[in-house]
Amino acid sequence: MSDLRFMTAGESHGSTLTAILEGIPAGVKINLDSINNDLFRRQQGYGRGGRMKIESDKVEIVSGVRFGETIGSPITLLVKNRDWENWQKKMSVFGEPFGDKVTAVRPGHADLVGVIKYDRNDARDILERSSARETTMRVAIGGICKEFLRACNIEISSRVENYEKLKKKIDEAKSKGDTVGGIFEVTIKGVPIGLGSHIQWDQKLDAKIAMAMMSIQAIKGVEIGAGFKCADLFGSQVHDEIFYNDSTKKIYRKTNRAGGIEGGMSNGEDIIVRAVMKPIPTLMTPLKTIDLATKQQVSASKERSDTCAVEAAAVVGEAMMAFVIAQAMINKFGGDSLNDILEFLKVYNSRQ
Ligand code: EPS
Repeated sequence: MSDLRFMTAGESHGSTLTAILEGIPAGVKINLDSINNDLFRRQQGYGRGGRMKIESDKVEIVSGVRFGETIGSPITLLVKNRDWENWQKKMSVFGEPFGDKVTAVRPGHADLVGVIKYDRNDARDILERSSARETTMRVAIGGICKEFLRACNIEISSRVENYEKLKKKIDEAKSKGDTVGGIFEVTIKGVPIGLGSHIQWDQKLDAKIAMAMMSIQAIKGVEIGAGFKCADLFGSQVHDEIFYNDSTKKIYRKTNRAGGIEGGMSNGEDIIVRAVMKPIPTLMTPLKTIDLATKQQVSASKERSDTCAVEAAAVVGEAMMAFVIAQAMINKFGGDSLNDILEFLKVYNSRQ
């Protein structure tokens, strides 16, 4: 099998968040501390709300790893929600409904559409799953993928744009009961040439990247390299000229406006992806909405939430990119054992 896939499960205030990752080759060393460190990073950031004071996310691995190494079987990951203690009755798996229903659906959230689509009369049935709390498991999955990529000398990092300016905006928003979004950038170094393919629409690496990034809660736009700036530039200002170094015998570029991708394939330069997150739709000074039970005009419901979660989203962006690149590596270089992949990679790299 040469594919990598994952699925997450769990409600924001349920007992446990779960994920299964299948297709990581055997022989990858797993360091729980570095995965937990990413979980910790996801919980940080200026503008985070009260929930993060309750949780201290730690992952437990219950299958697919033996004596610290992957064995090729599906990896099951769990993170316990500490807040579950306070929600046991409201989120009980069986028994009678308990607590007020959420009916003042929030503009911008999944509440309204979800209630109609799934035929629920309590938006809690929707918001519990649409919450960005789900990204905890994506970060845990990404942590495993990063371990595999590290073994292949591929490293991922991220940064939030205009951070100092953003902090001021967060302070202003908080004082007004409002929220703010922002932009983050993910960089992947060490990606071999030729991940993805120009042959078919759904094999293009940039298409997979865009889907993975857009799947993160509240993301409204994704760009690769020069991205939307391309609209204002001439071709001569966009494309990265190609050179050859006689002494190192290597092809190289002086610029990377392509963001590491040409023709739907990695070109060996750093992959650079940026994403914009909209402001979180839970406002402490709520917007106007309809109460679904009475159809009266009311203020949208207020849940404890964050003023800004762009720093957290950047960590989730790293995780999603780790998954996409790991999947593309496994598609290209085969998947059963890490040693086989590293051997193939050595032969492949020597022909450039
Ligand atoms: C989040 C946990 C949530 C929110 C946030 C993200 O916890 P709670 O709802 O208990 O405060 O802080 O979720 C949202 C912004 C949202 O719109 O649902 C997390 O772990 O990232």
